[in-house]
Amino acid sequence: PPPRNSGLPASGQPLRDCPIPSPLLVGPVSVHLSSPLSLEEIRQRNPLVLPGGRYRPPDCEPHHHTAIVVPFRNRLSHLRSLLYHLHPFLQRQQIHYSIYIVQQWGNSTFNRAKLLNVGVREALKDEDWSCIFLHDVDLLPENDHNTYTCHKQFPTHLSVAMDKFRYRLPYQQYFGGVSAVTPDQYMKMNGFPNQYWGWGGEDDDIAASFIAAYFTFISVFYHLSSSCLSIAAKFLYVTWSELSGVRLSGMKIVRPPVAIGHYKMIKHKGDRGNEQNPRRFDLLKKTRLNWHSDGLSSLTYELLSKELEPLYTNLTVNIGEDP
Ligand code: UD2
Ligand code: MN
Repeated sequence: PPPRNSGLPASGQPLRDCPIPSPLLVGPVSVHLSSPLSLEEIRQRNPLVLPGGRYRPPDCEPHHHTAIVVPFRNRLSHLRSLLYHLHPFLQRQQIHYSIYIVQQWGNSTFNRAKLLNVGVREALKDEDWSCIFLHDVDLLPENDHNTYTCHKQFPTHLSVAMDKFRYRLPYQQYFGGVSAVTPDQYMKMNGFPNQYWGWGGEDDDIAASFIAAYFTFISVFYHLSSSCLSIAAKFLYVTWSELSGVRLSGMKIVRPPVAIGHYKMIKHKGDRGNEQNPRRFDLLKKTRLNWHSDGLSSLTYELLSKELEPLYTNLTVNIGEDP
């Protein structure tokens, strides 16, 4: 017989497609933050999760294949809460998924966006994921109708209503917390910036570079010359920042309704090694100049280890330090 949960039923017949929406959804869930279980206890509660934190629904063919990438250093209790909530949540959605924890090795300043780049590149070596989630370790989804899937055309921002911001969007172009791109969108925007060391700015940069990349793509479609392109991209960025993103960015980032995109953020202080980045405002002014050269195309790192832990794939990586 095929191995348990291999995606093939014992009869050898192809599986029927998973129904949409999943009949297992329950809607709002209450999220308790007190003392998370041990990893071993969480594993016992999720017997169908395979090493590396992989899962596929045992009795239907999933429509979605999602890699969840979590930038990480020294937040073990948050990680336990996340795994405790996320595994059952994703299984109720009947998607094929895997959770990647990208651990920054050493004590150099934290770099969330660069870790995300590493996670995406490594995850795509494992599978042809249709969707990649960029997920803070401390955010717990509170409604399973918030599906961990991608929109074909536009990036998705999921954490639209957090307890931290009194369940409202802090500002229109906000892209922090939990967001998602398809591999195709990720390639078009040349991944994420590698230059944001320390806290802040990288999420706004990601949102802005997608808009720039998307506009370039549209222009190519209309056979514009390359000089027109850069003028057009420039124009778009200026317009975008001048209108404080309302018109254009609103169009280009897909979001769930506020009532569904609820998250709890585990309360925490700023981490040592992730102090506010004073250069973030200067860097943000240069997104439209930099996104082409800084990102996936310029990414260098050293993968120190990759382990298939029972509940997640652990990638330990040396990403260097702020030059
Ligand atoms: C906000 C954004 C976050 C990011 C950050 C600025 C929300 C909910 N989230 O998070 O997406 O844009 O601002 O960089 O608005 N981490 C570690 N170890 C560390 C430091 C960070 O694991 O020592 C990871 C962890 O996954 C964490 C994430 O980086 O959730 C963001 O860092 P944060 O939680 O300290 O920052 P926060 O809550 O202001
Ligand atoms: Mn946080």
